[in-house]
Amino acid sequence: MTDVAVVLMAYGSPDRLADVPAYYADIRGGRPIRPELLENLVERYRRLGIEDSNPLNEITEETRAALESELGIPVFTGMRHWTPRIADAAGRALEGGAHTVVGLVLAPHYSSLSIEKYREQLAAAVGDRAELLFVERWGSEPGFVELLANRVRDSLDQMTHVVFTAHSLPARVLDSGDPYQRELLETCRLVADRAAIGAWSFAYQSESPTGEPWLGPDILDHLGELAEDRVDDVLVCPVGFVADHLEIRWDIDTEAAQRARELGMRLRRIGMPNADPRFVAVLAGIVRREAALPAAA
Ligand code: FEC
Repeated sequence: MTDVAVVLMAYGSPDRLADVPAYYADIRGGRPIRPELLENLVERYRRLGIEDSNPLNEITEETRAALESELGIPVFTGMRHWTPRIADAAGRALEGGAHTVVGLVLAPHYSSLSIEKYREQLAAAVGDRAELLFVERWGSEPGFVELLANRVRDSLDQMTHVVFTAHSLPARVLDSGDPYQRELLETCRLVADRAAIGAWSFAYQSESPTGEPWLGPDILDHLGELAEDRVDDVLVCPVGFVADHLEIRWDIDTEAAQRARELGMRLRRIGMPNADPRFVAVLAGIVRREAALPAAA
């Protein structure tokens, strides 16, 4: 019998269209939202068909259930911007008798503006009621690199250029020596080596209109630069996300795909890890190592 529990954290997604205003308000943390930005976000979710139910939260639940059965210890989902909240997940872990809580975010690369925010919520909820083991990063995890490399290799033709992507952040993050960009490029390099890719580049995606500069190049501009260099076949490999959600299905599959069409390019992307058992096995390995649990039989 173990007294270890896992809080598996994700960004969170509205359960239905009517939740979008409250969800967006949570992301903005009380800062005002221009009405046209809210309308635009509602429209994006509507176009993805989340009127009554949202597949992202189903994927997270599937991943949670698979991780729990793989590890044989309780795993609770905690969302940064939606329900069930990270604090609710921590509360359930403690009520269940956990003396050690492992915090694992479904995002591989550390930044003070992303992973650290998950840590703050979890640490505040756990307090001194249990030991907290928090996984800060796992973007260079060999099993994750192997999984992405296999997906890239399976979709690669001889002439394909691979564009790795990750969520952009306000550019000021680099001023404080944040490791985000360094860690992203390390994952790209590892995957490119493993898949023996000849031509690859990196671009950011999903910049928000917050009125300050964000890290670039943005994928939409980058596709234009590649077209000028006569690249006409692109495979997108998102390294900073692990599931099908708005940022993948809208920003890549809709917006970037349309830009590519306008430029006369072929654009494909790898399938996301979602709840693939090989990906769940990678997550389980990280938790076992962090909590010094026995290896899988
Ligand atoms: O499918 C879904 O419903 C949720 C998709 C989703 C994921 C995601 C991941 C990351 N974000 C990161 C940073 C920021 C920063 C801001 C920001 C804003 C938004 C908005 C939506 C949204 N994000 Fe997101 N993000 C997702 C969704 N994100 C919706 C607000 C409207 C919009 O911009 O379109 C700016 C906040 C502000 O205004 O102050 C910064 C980072 C990640 C990857 C790591 C992670 O998953 O936590 C970093 C998925």
